[in-house]
This record gives sequence, C-alpha cells and structure tokens, in this order.
Amino acid sequence: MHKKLLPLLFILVSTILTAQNICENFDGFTVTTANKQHAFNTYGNGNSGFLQNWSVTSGTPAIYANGDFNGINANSNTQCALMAVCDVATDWSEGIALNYNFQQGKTYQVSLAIRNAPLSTSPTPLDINFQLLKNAISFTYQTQTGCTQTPSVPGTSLNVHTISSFATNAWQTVNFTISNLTDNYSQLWFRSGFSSGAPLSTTFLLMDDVCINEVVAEATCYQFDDTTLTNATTRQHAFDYFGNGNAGFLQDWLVASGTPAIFSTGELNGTPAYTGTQSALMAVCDAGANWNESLELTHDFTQGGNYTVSFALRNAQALGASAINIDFLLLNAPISFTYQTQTGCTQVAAIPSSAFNAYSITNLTTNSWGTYSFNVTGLTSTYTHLWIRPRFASGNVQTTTFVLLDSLCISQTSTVGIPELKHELNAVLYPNPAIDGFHIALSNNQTLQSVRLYNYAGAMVKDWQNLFSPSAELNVSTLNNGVYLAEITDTKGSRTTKKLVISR
Ligand SMILES: [Ca+2]
Ligand SMILES: [Ca+2]
Repeated sequence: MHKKLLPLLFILVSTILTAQNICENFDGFTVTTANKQHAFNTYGNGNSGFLQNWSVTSGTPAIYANGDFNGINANSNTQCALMAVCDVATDWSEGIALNYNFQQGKTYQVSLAIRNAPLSTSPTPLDINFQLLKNAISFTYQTQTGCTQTPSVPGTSLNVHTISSFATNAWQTVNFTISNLTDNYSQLWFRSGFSSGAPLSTTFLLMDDVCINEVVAEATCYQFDDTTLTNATTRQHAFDYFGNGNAGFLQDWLVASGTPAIFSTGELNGTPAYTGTQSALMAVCDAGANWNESLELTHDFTQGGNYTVSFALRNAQALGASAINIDFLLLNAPISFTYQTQTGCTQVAAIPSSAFNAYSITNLTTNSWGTYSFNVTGLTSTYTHLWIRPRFASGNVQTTTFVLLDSLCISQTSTVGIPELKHELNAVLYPNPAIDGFHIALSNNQTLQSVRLYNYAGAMVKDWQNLFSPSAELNVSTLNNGVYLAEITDTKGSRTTKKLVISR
C-alpha cells in the first residue's frame, strides 16, 4: 500500500455543561390542617404557600404526614404531596405544577415516587400526564369541592411522559428522560384523571421525592483535521506509539494492527473527508485472511456510565468493493501489536475474552459517507480503550479495500450533584460558642421555617417551628455545655446543618 504526503487536521473538542437540579421531598414543613393546602404556592384564594416553587393547577392539593392518610407513610421521611381525583364529575382533579427552567436543547431526567392511595376501596385506575408548560395554568380556587375540573392541555405544552391505568397502592418509582428540548418551558405539570374518563370512586395520588436533573453531556470529538504531516512515514505516526516505537501526534490513539493513516480530501480516489479536509484510513488487505489496519482510542468507559459513540464511516473501495464488517470493542488494555513495515496490514489480533463488543457494522460496501451511533450503558466493568476493528465480511482474502473514519465523538451523559434539597441555604450562627442563646440569620431573602437542635448522640433536644423570619434569637439556657448540630430549614424546603457549641 502506498501513501502520499498530505497535511492533516485534528481537532479535539470537549464540552461540559453545568446542571441545575431540583429535588423535592415535601418534608421539613410544619403543616397544620388549616394551612395544609397552602403548602403549595399562591393560588386562586390569594394565600401564599410554603412551597414557592409549586403552583396549583386545579383543586386543593395538600401535604400529608405519615399515617395521616389511611395509615400510609410518605415514601421518604415524614411527608408527601397528595392530589385527589374526584367523583364530582368527569376529569375533576387536584393538580400541581413545579416551576423549573427547562431550556431548549437540553436534556433532563425526572424521577419521582407515586402511589394510588384509595381511602377504603381498591384503587381506581388513573392516567397521569406529565406536561411541560410555557405558562402557569390559570386556576380558580374552589373552597368547597376540593377538586375542580382539570384544565385542558394548552396547545403550547409538551407531553413528556404518560402513565396509564395506574392503580398500585404501594410506592412506585417513576423515571423518564426529556431529551433535546426544542423549546423553553417553565413548569412541569402533574396532571391526573380517571383512566375510564368517567366519574368513579374518588381516589388519591400520592407523590414524593420529585427530582429534576439536567443531564450533563461531556463530549470528546476527533476530526483528524488539525495536524500537518510531512511525509508518508510521519503520517502513520499521527497515531500514537505503535510497534516501531515512534510516537504519534494523536496521543489518544493507538495502533492495534497495520499502519493506519490519515488521508486528505481527494487523496484516496478523489474521496473527500466527512468533516474538514482529513479523515482516518484503515485498510483491509488482501495480504491474508483477516489482515487489517485497526485503531484503538484511549478513553475511559466507567462501570455504570452512559456513553454515546457517534462517527462517520465510508467503504472507500479504492481498489475494489469488498464487503467489510467493523466491530467496535471496548478493551481494558491495549492490543499488543508488532509493526510491519512492508505489508501495511498485519494479521488482526484476536479479541481478548475480557473485551466487550459494543457495536458492529456488517457488510459495508457503500462508497459514501454514512453516520452511525451507538450507546453504551449498563457496563459491568470499566474499560480503557475503544478498538475499531475492520475485517472482510466473508472472512476470506479479497481485494483490499479501505475504511475511512471521521468525526468520531464520545459523549458521556450523567446527572451530577443531585442535592438533597433545592436551594443553597446560607445560615450564620452567632455567637458560637453560645452561652444562653444564639442568633441565626439567613441571607438571600430566605425565611426560616424551623430550627432543630440535636446533641451528638443524635437526639433532638430543641425544636423551633414556624419561625417565618429571616433571622431568629433562640434560647438554649436549659441545655448543657457541649457540641450540638443545628438543622436549619427554610420555607422553601432547603436545609443545612451547622455546628453549635454551648460553653459557659
Ligand atoms: Ca417525603
Ligand atoms: Ca475530518
């Protein structure tokens, strides 16, 4: 095989996006019967709720405590949200919507726990829609009926998930992904109704641990467009160390067999690169059955990670039209390789038993660029290399053909930094050490809901509730000297823990 002198281009792109996350467990509030329904945000009666991120879309949804509802406990801790679907009329319900800045182009994961909790009879099946809204639902408060007619779905909304005929009277975890939004939205509406569409026995939908996590994408791309080679020898050294001991320019890449190269537009039988002016080339040779050139990319694929690998590929058929198969294998160590100066190709290395076959393309004969992608999820171990391994589809010696590769991107999707609660709570305690009392002050217009003091054995020794102020002066004169933990919760449900020392 003969290779000419041509410039190369190589681009490495890495993108990291920041994430906004919300988790709501409905705990940390003191909810009396009178203001239970007002835990949610301002609604038609003009009262403000405690859960400022929420708005009511119909009826009088409430917060319930452990055992408060037919002896049922919350999914997490002590409280959960409740919405009724009522037998008043068809599709009368209680509904809530969570404020969240859903942004165009981004991807989100939503998780929550739900339970159909009838008062006495078996659960009436519910359909639950999850709708993204551009604007809050207009709602008129109904003091007497509890439920109100479920609002129609605005034409500008986006249905992102549906649960049908849900009748399980046990906590169930629901997860769904909202991918690549094409518009911006401001609320996630939890919209329930009878599955039959007709008024049936009133039933209750409990909800807890509602989390929205922006999915963070970190992408690494190789375009092969950014390095200039000066001769046929260094061209092959664009890839990293191979059998002859020379270092390449593309330090992330290793050679697993043969002498893969970088080719420029027009160099190979007039074929253009997929992006820019250069692409990578691997030959499958007529030197022997399963002789080839192959590449392996150094990249961490960690156990449990979620990866998407995308690329462009072409059977360039410079000298023929042999059908080829290409395997994409994950390795936990690079393939050992001996450089063959004369033959170009070398015999394809055997696949290690520890390799994971992530993707295969079979019988590729198309002499035009095609795009491909595959996902790697649920890995049961960690891998360090991606081996791109072409070979003849028939397994026999055929006419040498060439595979061009370009625009290979590996993106890792993950949710990061899922917080216990939804806001950073900045609290200052002073004096600390305290003698008979201490001040506690929040910043950023945050309002205290409660302060609980625990000793170091974990026993709660003080519990101040319904403080409703950005600061408070709290008396600890009855407590012994020692180190305590103050659990501070604000009216939005955010929580932080501070150490308090009492010393007299
Ligand atoms: Ca809870
Ligand atoms: Ca390119």
